[in-house]
Amino acid sequence: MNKKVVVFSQLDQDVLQRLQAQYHVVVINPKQGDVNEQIREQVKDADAMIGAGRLLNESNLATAQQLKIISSVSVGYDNYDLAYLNQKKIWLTNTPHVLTETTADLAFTLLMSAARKVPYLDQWTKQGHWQRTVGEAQFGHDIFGKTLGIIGLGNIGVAVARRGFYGFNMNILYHNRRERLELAQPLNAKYCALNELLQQSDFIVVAVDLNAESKALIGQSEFDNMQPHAVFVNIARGSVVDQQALIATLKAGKIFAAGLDVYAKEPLQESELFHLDNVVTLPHVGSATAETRKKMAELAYRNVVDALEGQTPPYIVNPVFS
Ligand code: 8YV
Repeated sequence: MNKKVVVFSQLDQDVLQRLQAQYHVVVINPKQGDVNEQIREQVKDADAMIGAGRLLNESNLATAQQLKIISSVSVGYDNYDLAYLNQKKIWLTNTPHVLTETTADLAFTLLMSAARKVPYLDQWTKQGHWQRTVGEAQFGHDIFGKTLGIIGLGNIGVAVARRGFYGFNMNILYHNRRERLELAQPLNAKYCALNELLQQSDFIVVAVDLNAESKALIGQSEFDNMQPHAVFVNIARGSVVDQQALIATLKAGKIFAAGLDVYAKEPLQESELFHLDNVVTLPHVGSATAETRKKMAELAYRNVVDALEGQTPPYIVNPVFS
């Protein structure tokens, strides 16, 4: 009997076709009704799931009888109830490393766009407001030689720091659960307490994993600690930030600007953020390049095939029962 794979989000076509050639594949289709209802029905006799961007926990996995692996096309895994997966002895795998540089590029895209008011000035120009040489209202802030504070010096945080240090001659500060001298020393990066980083940084990039310690890590008091010319960038997870506090801070002009790729609730629909000129809003595209999403899909495919063919997948998040 062919093993069954449930695809629960959009997937690279080539990978999908390869899975369809090897296994019985069911693709969850939001147009065909409630997605969680479809998942509850399809996982009953499924052996594997592959996809991203959907909460998977007891509410939609309780009917799974023989599910061996959930292969997430992502590096983050806060969408999954790990304790429940461990209880059901279901492997969770992810796709680390291949998206590091792409996501760090996006962090700098947001940093530069926010610092130089790119979206606002693009619209201002296209709407015909450029009648004479620009004035202070159109001025941004320099990036070169300024201080970059990175919250979370993991793979992506280090890649962002490298861009600042080598590309923009920036002074690097970082805050992390522990010092990472081996990563920091080549970049002359200085470890400091969170509030010290917030008070001293011209640019702040949040690159932490979402966990119990980092949830709501940046709230009103943290924003109040930032400099009035500070630019705040979040490429981590929306829940790391008190979004209402950020909106209040931006509306009051208490920081210069923000660049956001992630939000408290996604997709971001009708939000006060849409009506602010000092925030750049992107739709969770950190890893969303053609090249990188293909590499992620390939890794996710390999995780599934290894698991279904009796091998140990390369990127298990919860090896507790491997
Ligand atoms: C994913 C991400 O594409 O890898 C992650 O953790 O946030 C992105 O690269 C996204 O999670 C898919 O929804």
